[in-house]
Amino acid sequence: MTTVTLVLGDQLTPNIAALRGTDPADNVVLLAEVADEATYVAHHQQKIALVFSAMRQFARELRAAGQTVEYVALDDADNTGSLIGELERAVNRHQARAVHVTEPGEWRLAHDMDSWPERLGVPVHRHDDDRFFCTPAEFSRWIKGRKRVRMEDFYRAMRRKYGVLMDDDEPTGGQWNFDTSNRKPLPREGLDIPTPPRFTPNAVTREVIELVGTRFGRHFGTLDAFAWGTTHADAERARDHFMEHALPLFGDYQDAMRTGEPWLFHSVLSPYLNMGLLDARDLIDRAEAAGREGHAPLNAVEGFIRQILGWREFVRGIYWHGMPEYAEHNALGHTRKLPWFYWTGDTDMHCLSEAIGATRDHAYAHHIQRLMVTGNFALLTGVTPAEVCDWYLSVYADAYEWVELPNTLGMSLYGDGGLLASKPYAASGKYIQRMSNYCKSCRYSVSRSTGEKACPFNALYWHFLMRQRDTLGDNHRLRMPYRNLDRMAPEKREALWEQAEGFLHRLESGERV
Ligand code: FAD
Ligand code: DLZ
Ligand code: SF4
Repeated sequence: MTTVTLVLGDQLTPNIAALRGTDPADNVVLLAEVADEATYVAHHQQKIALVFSAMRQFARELRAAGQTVEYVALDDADNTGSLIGELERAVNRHQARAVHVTEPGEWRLAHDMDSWPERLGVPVHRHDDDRFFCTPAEFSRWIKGRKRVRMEDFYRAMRRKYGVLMDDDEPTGGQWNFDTSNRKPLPREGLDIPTPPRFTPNAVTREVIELVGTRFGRHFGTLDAFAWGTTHADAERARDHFMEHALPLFGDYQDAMRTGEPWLFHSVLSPYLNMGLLDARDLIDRAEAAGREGHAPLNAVEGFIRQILGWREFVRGIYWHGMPEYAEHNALGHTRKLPWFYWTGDTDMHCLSEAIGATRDHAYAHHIQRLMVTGNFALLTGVTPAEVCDWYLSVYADAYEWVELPNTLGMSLYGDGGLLASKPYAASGKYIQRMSNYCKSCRYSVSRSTGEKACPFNALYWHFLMRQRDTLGDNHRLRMPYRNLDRMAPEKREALWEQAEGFLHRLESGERV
């Protein structure tokens, strides 16, 4: 009688909790490619290929390290298509006395696991996933009774607790946050933008790409440009490249966007981090060391660390604290359908076609594209949060609900009524113009708000403020825009309203916009 340890596709970490201390003579490690996980949303084809290829190569690594491993491939004849089905078969095969698993990242699966002991007829030992800095229980203690829930307060607590970027009790450099130095647009010329390493698919990946093309060819995205690393060694190479070439300017250009430049100075490490091919502590240590050694300035190092120790941990805390109700929030009462062009990139709005095009080709878009282009447009046009969340969960290689949902529903759509963000990230075309060169190649004119050529974001922005006055009018961070709105001549307000209504009508009727 042995035990079975299930390792999920985003738990590809050699010392993941459930694997610690297992005895290969008395335990079988199970990894299973299953249709259920590949289709609970229609994931981007590159995401499925990345996960399957990395799972297959991780299984080899585990075997080489002495573990007894069983691997179920998607096209194995007896594959039941579900994790519980594969566990049932493994438990029966081995007459197993117990199952071990590390807590999953998504509520849907955690909830399903509650029924596994009964369905399997053996105990299921669930180990906490300790790859994070803050446990869900610790976060719930932190949030309880707080009048103000802000990432910045949480982040400072994490910095103090783990002694990251601290000189005794003081933040390194005398300041906790250098965000205001991180909003530079790119200079027109004279700046070399490093391309992150692109990996030529190896034999395992090629086989998986073939499989995914056949089985999931109707899912969003193309496989042609697949260039993700699929092993720990690949991910470490991508990490080292980032630390060496992009981190020094990560801070300055964190919010910038440019036509034809999908990556800029971003790390493009999130898929590896979320799957367990990289370790968050290691990334933070390396960034801190780069700062100490004078390789990267403090605004870059702090900016990068804030994303991982601050935002990433904070959104995970919000997710586990709020689920399952969190997913249902729709504080702004939005009901519009997601525009069809989110699946094709077929729009004359150049900023949107750039962001969606990168998403289709690379299963990646950087944060400002997600927040201020696709997210902003969905917010301004009032798309139902659940539809937007499904899109974000489907289209990115790094998408797992624990991180996607709070970012989309909370940060981007203000669907949680301000728990995650103190004001909606709503902006007119002016913001996009300031932070990118997109508007230069657009059929719309960013300087116009009304008329056939007017940038749609402009009138939509004022329309959003007007129609949400009851919910947002008291938000002190929106005092200025509401004041500007009130100062407008009534005819101007009316013209903006009509312009936006006309655009929304065209959008709804499926006209190309
Ligand atoms: P960098 O800009 O290089 O940042 C470094 C790392 O910090 C990232 O790899 C990531 O691990 C972490 N990070 C940065 N911002 C955030 C954030 N807001 N929340 C959590 N971690 C962060 N991130 C995901 O990992 N998965 C998602 O499904 C996801 N969905 C998003 C949806 C929306 C609407 C928005 C606005 C953001 C979303 N993010 C998501 C956060 C962020 O956009 C991505 O983490 C980032 O773009 C990944 O690219 P990068 O590795 O180049 O990041
Ligand atoms: C994302 C993903 C995909 C596409 N396929 C699998 C799979 O076949 N088997 C598996 O164990 N995990 C897969 N994953 C990752 C899971 O969806 C992930 O573990 C859960 O969403 C919990 O975070
Ligand atoms: Fe986007 Fe408007 Fe600029 Fe066109 S003009 S790229 S729609 S912000």
